[in-house]
Amino acid sequence: EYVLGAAFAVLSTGAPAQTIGFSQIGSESGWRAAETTVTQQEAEKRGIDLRFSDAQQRQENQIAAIRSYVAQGVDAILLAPVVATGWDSVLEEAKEAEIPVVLLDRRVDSSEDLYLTAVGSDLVHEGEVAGQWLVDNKPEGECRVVELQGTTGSSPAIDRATGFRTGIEGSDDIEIVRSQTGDFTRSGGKEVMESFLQAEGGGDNICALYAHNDDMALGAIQAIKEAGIDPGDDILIVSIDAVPDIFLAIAEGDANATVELTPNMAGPAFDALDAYLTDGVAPTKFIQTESALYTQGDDPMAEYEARKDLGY
Ligand code: GZL
Repeated sequence: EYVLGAAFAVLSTGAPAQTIGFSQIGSESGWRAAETTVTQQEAEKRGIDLRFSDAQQRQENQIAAIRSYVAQGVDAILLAPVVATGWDSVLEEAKEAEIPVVLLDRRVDSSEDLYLTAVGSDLVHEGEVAGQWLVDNKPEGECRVVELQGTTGSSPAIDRATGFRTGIEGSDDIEIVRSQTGDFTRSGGKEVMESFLQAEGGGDNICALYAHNDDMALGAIQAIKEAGIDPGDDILIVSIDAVPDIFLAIAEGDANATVELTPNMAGPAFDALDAYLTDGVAPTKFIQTESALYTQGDDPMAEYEARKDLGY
């Protein structure tokens, strides 16, 4: 009845989504801030009335926002789900109301028939790219790695951990010796890196840091410098997002590599919703965005200039 209901909606209106509710996680990282900016710009371009809510990284606030959008009778809902579990009942309510839900940049464990599609990167592949970079660039011999994980229970934290472990399988010398969440924030990355350095008696026994996002890496770089250690040399640093400030760090030699994540998840999401609500075309369940690796040899200042005004 969901598809029939949507088909009826198409017959009765035939118009693209006019009012869309966006349940955003928060502004925990530069990348998240850019995603919000780009989503608002894409909505503006399409004449969409975008209703926005910032959940301050709390799932209960996202669930309340979705319920509010359902009560408002919006045409569609965008959801960037802070964690992967606990969405079934609220997604059922949106389905009952025949309001299509599109997931942005993270996945949920709920059944696929509870959302129209998901727009995001291959999060496991991103971790594999980071791991392979370390295999290709580590110093001779043993390489003890510390890992700053993303928000516990989020699909990027789960998948980027899995992918990195696969990526380093190419080298017996690499060992992950400490792993802890920094919650995708700069302050979290700094605090946890300080504790890693303390626990390891300084940086001599740490060969590399793998951070699930650039903001945690940037916080960790501060901690490493304050400990009198040279980031990017004494401790290699690889992370993910490709935010402008990581390119400044790479240009300074304080970081080594980042894997790009586009902040434009909304463009493909709005296009899929338009096709669905106007012509009843159901999209594939996953619309994948590309990831590219940037290192010190890739003109980091040009990459910084290209991104610095995009709302990070
Ligand atoms: C990944 C996205 C992550 C970013 C972080 O798709 O969910 O959330 O990598 C952000 O910067 O906090």
